[in-house]
Amino acid sequence: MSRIVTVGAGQLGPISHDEDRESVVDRLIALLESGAERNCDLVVFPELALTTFFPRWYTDEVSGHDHFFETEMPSPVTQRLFDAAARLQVGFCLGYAELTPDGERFNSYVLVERNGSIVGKYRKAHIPGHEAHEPWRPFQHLERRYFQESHDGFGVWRAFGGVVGMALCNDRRWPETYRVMGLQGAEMILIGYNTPMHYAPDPDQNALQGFHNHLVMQAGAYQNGAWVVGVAKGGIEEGVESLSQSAIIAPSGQIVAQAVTSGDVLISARCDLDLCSRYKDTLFDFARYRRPEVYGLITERKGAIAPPELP
Ligand code: ING
Repeated sequence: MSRIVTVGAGQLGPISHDEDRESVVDRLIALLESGAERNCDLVVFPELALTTFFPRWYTDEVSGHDHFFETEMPSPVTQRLFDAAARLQVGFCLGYAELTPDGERFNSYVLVERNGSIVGKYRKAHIPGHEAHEPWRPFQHLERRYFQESHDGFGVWRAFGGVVGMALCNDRRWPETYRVMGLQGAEMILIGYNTPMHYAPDPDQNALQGFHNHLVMQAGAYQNGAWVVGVAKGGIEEGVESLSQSAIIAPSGQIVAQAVTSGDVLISARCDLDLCSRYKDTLFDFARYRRPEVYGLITERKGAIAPPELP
């Protein structure tokens, strides 16, 4: 009997600087209800789904954005979302800024089952952007000022009848992200993102944002025989245009559903987890074909070192 997970990508349009969390939670519950109407088992929300993408602004104190962080999950305002999940029997995955009791700040993702219980939590490993204020940029990308790199790496959890992993935004651009989860048997990888169209260090990449977004997730899906669900917070948010194009991708690498608008929208697909073995047991039979003994540099070396220049 095939293991079908009906998954929804709950894409968000912009969240303004002063939009309160109650209003955002209303939007999230509306997407969860759309998911219930489509018999979704799970609705995946974007990265930092409760607030505007605040790392676009510099504050003198790192604590200057603390009002965008959650000190508990669920909190009284997000409890309504957990209650809705249990009422509707639809799980979800929610991105949020986490401020821990001892003052650590993480870009986090929480996976919640259909009964409203927390299955697992992921903290973003690859933190892009810059640490210091760079006034030359039309807007900042100060994730490295406001978030720490997590030390936990990439886990997977048994949920929704399969093996589920999580990643956040920039993580999706690094092949190691998918492979570490693939080596734990991941069958579905959930990824939320906020991706500005303008990449200040190299604006030639602007026109390629949509291509790069799907390229890396399709590759990650195919090379690890896993479903990948990529969910955007997109549109023009506080004057910054960000990529939408949320997508649900099969283990073959094919896109089976894609958002074609930039607002709040649910796309969904019936994902047969047993399709994963079509790739995990053949082309990408890791135990049979991988060669860790020749991959040493991947974990030993951080930056590239080229051979000495020719004389
Ligand atoms: N955002 C971006 C991402 O990796 C970025 C950073 C922006 C990279 C634009 C390239 C171009 O999608 C986050 N939040 O990681």
